[in-house]
Amino acid sequence: MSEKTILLDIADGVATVTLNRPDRLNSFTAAMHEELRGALAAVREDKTVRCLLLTGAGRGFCAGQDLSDRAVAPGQEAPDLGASIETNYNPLVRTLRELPMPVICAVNGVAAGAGANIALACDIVLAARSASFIQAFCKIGLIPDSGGTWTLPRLVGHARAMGLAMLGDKVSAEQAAAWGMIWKAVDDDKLAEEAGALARQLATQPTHGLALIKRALNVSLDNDLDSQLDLERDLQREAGRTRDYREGVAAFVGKRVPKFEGR
Ligand code: T3D
Repeated sequence: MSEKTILLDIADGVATVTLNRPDRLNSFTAAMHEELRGALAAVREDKTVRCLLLTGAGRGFCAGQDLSDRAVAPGQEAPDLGASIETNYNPLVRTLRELPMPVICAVNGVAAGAGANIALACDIVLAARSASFIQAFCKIGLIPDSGGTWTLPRLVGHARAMGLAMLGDKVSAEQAAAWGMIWKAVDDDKLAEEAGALARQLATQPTHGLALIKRALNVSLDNDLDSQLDLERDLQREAGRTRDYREGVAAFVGKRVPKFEGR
C-alpha cells in the first residue's frame, strides 16, 4: 500500500498536518492536494481543535508543484495551470487564511515555489535556521502563485517582493525573519519542540477571539481607517459576547488564571 502523503495528528487541541513526500521534498501532486483537503476538512469539523500546525517531513518543507508530470513533449498540449491553481492551490490558501483558529507553520527546510507561499499564508511562521524560502517560479517561466504576489509586498515591501519574484534568490530563515517575512528563525533541533509548545499554548487561549484578530488583520492593509474602525467595532461586539471574554475578565478580577474554552 502506498504511504500517505499527508499525516494528521490531533492531540491537546492541536492538529498537526505533515506534508509527507520527503523524497520529493514534499512537492505537491493532485493526490496529495486531495488528501490535504480531506485533512483540513477534518480539522475544521473537529471541535476539539483550537490550533493548526503545518510542517513537512524530512529535509524539506515543500518544493511546490511536483514538476515530474509537467514536462510536455513537443507537439503535446501544455497542462492548464490555471485549472490546477483554481482546483488546488487557491482553495488551500483560502482555507489557511479563513480557518477560524491560529495556523502555525513550522518550516523545517527549503520552501520553494508554491511551498514558500503556502508557508507565508499561515498566521505565524517559524523556520529552522537551515531552512530557506525561494520564489522559484521565475526559473521555469511562471509567476508567484498561492497568493505570493499579494502576500510578499505586504510582508517585505514592493522592492524586495519584486527582487525575490524576478531573481528567485534563496532567502535564509534569518534573513526572512530580519525582513519581517516570518515570525522567527529557531535552531534546527529546537523547531519541532518550539512550534509544538507554541501551538499547545495557543490552543489554550480564547480561540474565537484569536480568529477575530486574524479576520481583522487579514483585511487591514486593504481597508481605509474608517472601514477598519467599523470592522473593529463589529468584531469587538462579537468578541464581547464570547464565554472566553467573560472568563478572561472574571479571572482578572478574581486574580486567578483564566480557563478558556475557545468559545
Ligand atoms: O503546475 C501547476 O499546477 C501550477 C502551480 C505551480 C506552483 C509551483 O510551485 S511552480 C514551482 C515548482 N517548484 C520548483 O520549481 C522548485 C523545484 N525544486 C528546486 O528548485 C530544488 O529542488 C530546491 C531548490 C527546492 C531544493 O534543491 P536541493 O538541491 O536541496 O534538492 P534537489 O536535489 O533539487 O531535490 C531533491 C529531490 O527532490 C530531487 O530528486 P532526486 O534527484 O533525488 O531523485 C529533486 O528532483 C526532487 N524535487 C525537488 N523539487 C521537486 C522535485 N521533484 C519534483 N518536483 C519538484 N518541485
